[in-house]
Amino acid sequence: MTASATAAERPTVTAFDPEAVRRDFPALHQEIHGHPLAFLDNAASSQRPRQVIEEIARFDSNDYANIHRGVHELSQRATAAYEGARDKVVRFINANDRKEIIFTRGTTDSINLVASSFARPVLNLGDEIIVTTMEHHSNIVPWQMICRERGAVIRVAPINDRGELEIEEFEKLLNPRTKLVAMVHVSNALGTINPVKRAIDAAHAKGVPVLLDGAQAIPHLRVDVQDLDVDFYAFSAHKMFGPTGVGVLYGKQALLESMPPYQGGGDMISVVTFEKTFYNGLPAKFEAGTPNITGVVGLGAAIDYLEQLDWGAVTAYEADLLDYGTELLEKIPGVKIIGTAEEKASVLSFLIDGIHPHDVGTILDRNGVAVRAGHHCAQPVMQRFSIPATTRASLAFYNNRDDIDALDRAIRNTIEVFS
Ligand code: 7TS
Repeated sequence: MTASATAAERPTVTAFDPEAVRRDFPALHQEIHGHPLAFLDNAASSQRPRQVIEEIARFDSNDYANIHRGVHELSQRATAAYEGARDKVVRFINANDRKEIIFTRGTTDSINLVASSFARPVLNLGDEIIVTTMEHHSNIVPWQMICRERGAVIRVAPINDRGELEIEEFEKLLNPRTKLVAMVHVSNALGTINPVKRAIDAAHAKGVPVLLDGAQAIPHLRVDVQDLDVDFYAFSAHKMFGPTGVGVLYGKQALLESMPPYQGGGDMISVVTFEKTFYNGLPAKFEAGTPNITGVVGLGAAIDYLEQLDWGAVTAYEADLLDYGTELLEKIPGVKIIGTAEEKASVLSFLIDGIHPHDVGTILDRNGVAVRAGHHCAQPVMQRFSIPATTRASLAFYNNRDDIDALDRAIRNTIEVFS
């Protein structure tokens, strides 16, 4: 057997073999409008490998029951699978303790939890929350709602023309009225990787806790919450090759202990009488009601999948693919890339002279290329660049140069169609 045959036969990757990884994702292997699918809409939601699809089917077929309440075998198996997934998250992001991992509906829900349970009690008239210009709406609107209620205000750290955070300006915004910094780790509209360690250190020097929106970071970077020393970290399973409807809020234990529950209901209590209710401890205190049990198991399977990849190799491969795409797009007359930060991951947001991004998206689709066109739920980014929208290609580790070549051809075809 030759060395290459051995590599080709490997069922799945030990180092990083993009073609082996591709074979794990059934949805990638189809034709769209007569062209091989180039799936470049990963920032919106990523595809799932068969390992996740099969584990969900296996769990639902054999082990499914409600959790934390059954004496019967299936409930015990389901509870073990659900709590086992929590342990996987602990290891995956290097949390200190399983009490620090709260299962939510996703990034949006995680941020709303912090707005409701952390920010609401600490915010007073005139207090401030700092965000950046490049936030997704889900890291803006919950803070606006809570600030309006409490008489507090949002301060916005600016970005430069490349789409990079102006870190000195951010640091100047920190002051004794600042109660929280809420910042995106990797921007979904621009791809910018923020200097989060420096931002966290600066905030902590002023005694201010930091929430990071990790929705776009978690599929591309290895995140170590202890190394970052971040206070809250939010992410969604569906952007990291897992199912929809489930996500995580990591919070430092002492902070979570100090916070009141988010929602009331089953599982989050220890004793209920009509006179007084005693809440459960962490993490149950923040998981009222029957959770997305199958979704959490699917998230666990996605983490198992990610854990077997060589992440040094994955990030190098993705960076190379992004460079390749950037070079190709820069060569097309009339194409302008929005978001050219030095530190960038995954995202190619662009404009074509004289053609609306929605028209671009539609013609790309006719060429088998799936992208998102619009404001990407980051309207302040569009306002910053004085544009209504962009077309956005966003990469995952299962994309390859063929996908980028298809994007390049489809953009050139779009320009031809409109000329
Ligand atoms: N934060 C960031 C940075 C995001 O990119 C998204 C979703 C969210 C929060 C919200 O995540 P959810 O899972 O709670 O919906 N971003 C995108 C996108 O870029 N295109 O579609 C959804």
